Amino acid sequence: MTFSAQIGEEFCAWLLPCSKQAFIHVLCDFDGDGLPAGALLVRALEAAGYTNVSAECRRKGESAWGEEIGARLAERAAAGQLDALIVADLGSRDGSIFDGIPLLLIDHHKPIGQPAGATLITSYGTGDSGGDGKDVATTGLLCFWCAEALCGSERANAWLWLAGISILSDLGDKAPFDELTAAKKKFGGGALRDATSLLNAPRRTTEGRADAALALLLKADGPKAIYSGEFPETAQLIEAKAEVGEALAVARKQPPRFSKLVRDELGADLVAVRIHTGCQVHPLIAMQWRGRFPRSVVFGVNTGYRPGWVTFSGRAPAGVNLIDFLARHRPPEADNSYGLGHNQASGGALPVAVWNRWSQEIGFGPEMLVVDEATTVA
Ligand SMILES: [Mn+2]
Repeated sequence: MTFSAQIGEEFCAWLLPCSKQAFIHVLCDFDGDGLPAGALLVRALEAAGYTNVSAECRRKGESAWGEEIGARLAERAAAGQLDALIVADLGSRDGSIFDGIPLLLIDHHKPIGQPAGATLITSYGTGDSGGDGKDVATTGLLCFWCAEALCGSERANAWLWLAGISILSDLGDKAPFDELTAAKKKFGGGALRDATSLLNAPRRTTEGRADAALALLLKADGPKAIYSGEFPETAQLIEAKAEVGEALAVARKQPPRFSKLVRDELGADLVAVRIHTGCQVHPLIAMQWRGRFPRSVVFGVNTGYRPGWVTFSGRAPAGVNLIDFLARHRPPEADNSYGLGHNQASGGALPVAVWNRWSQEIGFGPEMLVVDEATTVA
């Protein structure tokens, strides 16, 4: 059996006990992979005749295991509208998300556990182990395979653009998946790229709410309808993109800093670029500077994303395992957001005092110390 068929089979097996009237809620990440993943699940379930399907995306700083999402789920349950839950693109770890109902996790990040009684559908570990992780199916692609299994290929074909956006967003234009090639052919590569860029803007703003992006993905008939302006939500996405663009322009002017201390252990030097903004542009900064330092691990370090914390996002070259490195250097004070993700893309957030100790331990100099967190060191 092909991997895609196996994923579809696992999904249908999990869904089997759910009645068509069951209240099935989809909770997804708020980026260009998680959002189409959620939209694919809603569309497929509705097309298959499930009549009470709802969806929401996480908000800035939230985790599926956190109390904000827990409170919203409890509210939904109290209203009698939560019979089953699907959590997409938000990782997998131990601990309860919501007890007493069937729970399905669909994901591609490194699982560090699993909630008791939950089912996990994952693509983690399926790619070339020495590669760069760009051959591991995104959550959106996994959900597309679920949709195919549930509704048939012909029906699912109309949603290929959602799979295409998810692949472009997480893995880029060269990812080796037939679905990306087919989506580009059917919907246009340029249209898919433009839609992806716009959909990723709201979660990167200071406010970090992507509800409008999810709403668009639930009603658009293709990538063009995301940016054409035929739906009012597009204006919010354009505004978000402008805000993020301004923050990025400032962040780009910050200089790179270097550490050679862990070269023997890691097989790469470290580069860090320090910025100060409420916008989630530190991953973009890491990605952009990786072009200049392709053999190094590059960190975008943001002192303004979460008050009192230093939030950082790292990108590593093929063959360099950033998750393992972060695990070996895990400070005891680190929380559950530290060191998650992919072998070549991980990060975390540390309280300022912990960051100051940790950044010195991995070899960075005084320019990485956060003394006055309200200012960026120029
Ligand atoms: Mn993803």
